[in-house]
Amino acid sequence: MEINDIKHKKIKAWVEETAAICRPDAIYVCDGSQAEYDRLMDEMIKSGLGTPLKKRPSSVLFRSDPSDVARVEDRTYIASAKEEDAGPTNHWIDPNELKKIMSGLYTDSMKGRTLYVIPFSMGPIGSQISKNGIEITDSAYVVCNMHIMTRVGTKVLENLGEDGEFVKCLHSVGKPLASGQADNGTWPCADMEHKYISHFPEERLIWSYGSGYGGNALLGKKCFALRIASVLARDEGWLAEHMLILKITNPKGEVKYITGAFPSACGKTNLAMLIPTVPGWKVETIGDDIAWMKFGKDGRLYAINPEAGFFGVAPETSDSSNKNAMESIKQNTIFTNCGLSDDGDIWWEKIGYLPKGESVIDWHGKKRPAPLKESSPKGEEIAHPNARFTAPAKQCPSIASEWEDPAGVPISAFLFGGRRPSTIPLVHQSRNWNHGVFIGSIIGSEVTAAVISDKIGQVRRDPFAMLPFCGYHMGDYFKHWIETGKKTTPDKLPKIFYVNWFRKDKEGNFMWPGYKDNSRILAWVFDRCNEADNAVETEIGFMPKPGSINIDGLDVKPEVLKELLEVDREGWKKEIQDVRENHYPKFGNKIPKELTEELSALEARLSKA
Ligand code: GTP
Ligand code: SPV
Ligand code: MN
Repeated sequence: MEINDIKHKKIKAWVEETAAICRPDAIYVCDGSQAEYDRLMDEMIKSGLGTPLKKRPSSVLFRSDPSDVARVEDRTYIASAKEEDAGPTNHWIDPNELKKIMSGLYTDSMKGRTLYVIPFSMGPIGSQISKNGIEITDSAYVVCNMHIMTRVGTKVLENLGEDGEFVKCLHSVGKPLASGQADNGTWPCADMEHKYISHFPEERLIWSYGSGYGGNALLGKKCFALRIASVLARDEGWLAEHMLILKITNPKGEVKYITGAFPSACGKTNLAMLIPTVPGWKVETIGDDIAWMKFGKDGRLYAINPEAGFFGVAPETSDSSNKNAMESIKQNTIFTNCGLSDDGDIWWEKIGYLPKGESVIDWHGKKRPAPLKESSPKGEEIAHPNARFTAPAKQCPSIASEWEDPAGVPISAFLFGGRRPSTIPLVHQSRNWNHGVFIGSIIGSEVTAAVISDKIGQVRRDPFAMLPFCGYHMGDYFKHWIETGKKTTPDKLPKIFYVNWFRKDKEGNFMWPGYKDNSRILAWVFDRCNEADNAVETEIGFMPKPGSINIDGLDVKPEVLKELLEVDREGWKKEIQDVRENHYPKFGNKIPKELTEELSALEARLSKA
């Protein structure tokens, strides 16, 4: 489509204004068709950027620039009008100053390239909870990924009509081409110091420059569906969260929906798609990364998955760890920074088999002897640790039939968690809503390869798994959660749980098998939501009554299980001290008194014990 096909005056004007600054060679409006996707993919294959995979129909491998492999938190900005509104956990620049810097960068930034206009919807088109966006980008790779990750094209423009609301998302890879120059198969992006992932919350505006990777460039995802949406959610009284959504059915056929907030690369996709090891139980998938939730007329919270695909972590995904993900990526999938084996298939560490043939091409594009082991030393991986697949959600065998229900699904429980090698038990339940909000506010995790950082492996507090994704002051965000709890009766609110699949023993091995066996904990959580008599009250909350977790066929020694399920009082005392001295003070007087009261009450309970 062409720009004159756009009937929405504001969209058309914004595209024209942007083109006048970025000066692309051409403008193209995406219709969202398969033919469009195929044509852009073919162009990228012909240019040498993408490698088609012999073993997977309509699937293509991309290798990014080594500087452009994950989100860049240090280059991510919340440019609210007032610095205070961004809060202590976000980078802030005065919006006028930032716009000046970035306008300079955007000037002529699309020379030699096409400006693509992507009309997209986050959530099923027409749902009360869904929202529209327009992404302008100079990357065909972004267009194809957005095709999978969101609903794109003509139907969105129709839904927008002549004056519908939309979030403006501007993206440029920041690599203009001189006349006659081409990428020649290399991944275009700008240097780190010129990368900017910027949000102007008051204007519902996103400006991203210099990166083509993942959440930096697919602006519907973290930028819109979390950073901007969290601000909309605060203003409009709903929740935009970094949460998977799953459907679980017990052996009697009773259904519940559970969400889980775990930081990046901490197991959301895996939990959302798990195949239970507990007989008779069934888990199905609604979403694997983001949940938008609004109260229904019945006073319960209803969630939709605003996305339409999975942008999942590739390494360690295998038939044994996540069979449903492996099935989802058999065709029509984009792979980024995976290895390539001699038989024309992708390969990554712990994929469950060794690559066929004598050599592999690693994510740098370098030919190497085929590995003899399934894991590689740190820094020498064949697939980058944040290598990802982009796959349509509808290809997932475990996708629930109601995953696109515009009304959403009613949520019974929230899980919070992260990678904590010590202290935090396998599972415990909050005493009530405010105690649950307290738990969400203190969760922490070892930093993973999902972000470019020199702190990978170190534990950091990541409240609600939203540290990198909250578009406003985190203290106000805590307050919003407290207020949410007052909007309905306690029996209708989701129950809140803290889980930890990542406890390690003295040798550094995981104590809990995780993955499928997390279904044992989901079953316990399900029964808790029915007020089953399966818990004991402890200082930190409700924990499994001995014998209440199904351990049939589980390969864990009884003493290890006991350790996973007991209160580590000394550890918790240190936890409290750290929250009191280092974590909560960051938020100054914005920390809700309900949370400091919960902290003191927990401390009092632990010191009595
Ligand atoms: P993002 O897409 O970055 O938000 O990640 P995510 O939260 O969806 O994480 P994902 O499910 O992709 O898992 C990330 C990594 O953790 C993968 O390498 C998994 O194999 C591993 N993982 C997931 N679940 C478990 C678990 O229960 N135990 C252990 N030990 N590892 C797990
Ligand atoms: C995350 O980092 O939490 C992701 C990947 O889900 S990205 O889309 O790059 O943010
Ligand atoms: Mn994520």
